[in-house]
Amino acid sequence: MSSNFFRLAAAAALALGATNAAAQACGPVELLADPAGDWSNPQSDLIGAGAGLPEQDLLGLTIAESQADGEALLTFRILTAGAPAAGVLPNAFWFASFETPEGVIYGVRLQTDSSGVASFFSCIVDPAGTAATGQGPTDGRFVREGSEKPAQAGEFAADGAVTITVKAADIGIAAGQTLGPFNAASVQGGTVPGVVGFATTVDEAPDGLGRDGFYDLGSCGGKSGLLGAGGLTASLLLPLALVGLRRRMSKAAR
Ligand SMILES: [Ca+2]
Repeated sequence: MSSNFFRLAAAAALALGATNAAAQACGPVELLADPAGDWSNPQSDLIGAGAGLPEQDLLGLTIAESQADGEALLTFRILTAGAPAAGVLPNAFWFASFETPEGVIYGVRLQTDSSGVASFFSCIVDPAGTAATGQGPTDGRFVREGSEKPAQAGEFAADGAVTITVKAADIGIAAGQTLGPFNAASVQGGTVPGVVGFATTVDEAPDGLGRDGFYDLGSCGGKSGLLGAGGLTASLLLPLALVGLRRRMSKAAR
C-alpha cells in the first residue's frame, strides 16, 4: 500500500467548492445529530487509518434553502468532526439520503476517487442486493446507475462540513412538499492487493442507518427527533456495502 494512500489530494478538489453566492432563504435546519467519537473503521488495519479519521466522525446533518434564477436550491451539510488536514480522503464517500413525497429515495454524495479527487452529485438510490440475493436496505450507498446529477456546488469546508448544494428539482421535490426522513454516513472504500474491494460505513446517523427528521420545502420547516425507520446493525450492513462498492467500481471501470 502506498504511503501516499492518505495523501489528501487536492486543493483542486476543495476548490470545487465554489460557494453558492445566493443568500440563504432559510436555514440551516438541523435534521440529524450524532455524538462525537462514536465512529470506527473495521478496515483500519488494511488502510492504516487507525480507528478512523476526524472527517469520518459524523456530527449531524442540516439543510438550508436558497433561490437562484428562480429555482429552489437545497444545501445539505453533513457535519463531521474535522476537515481533512490537507485535502480529501481518497476512496471514500459521505452521503445523505432521504425520501421524497413520491416515495423515491434520493441521495447527495461527496465521492472521492483513488487519488482523492472529489465529485459532488445527487442521485436516486436503489435497494441493496439483487433479485438473487434479496433486497437489502435502501440508502445513499447504493447509487442507481445513470441517475447521478452534478451538484450546483460542493466543498469539504474548513469547519468539517461536507456541503452539497443541489436543485430541489434534481431530487424530486417542489415547494410545499416535505422531504424526509433522512440518514447520513461516512464510508471508507478501497482495494487491497489480492483482496476484493471494500466499502464500510465508518459512522452513521442515525446509528444503524435508520431515518429521521423532515423538511418542508418553501416554509423552512424542519422536524427532527422522530422515530427512526430502521435498526440494522453496521455488521449486518457490511456485506451489503460491498455490493454497493462493486456497483460503483464496475461503473468506474467502464
Ligand atoms: Ca459521530
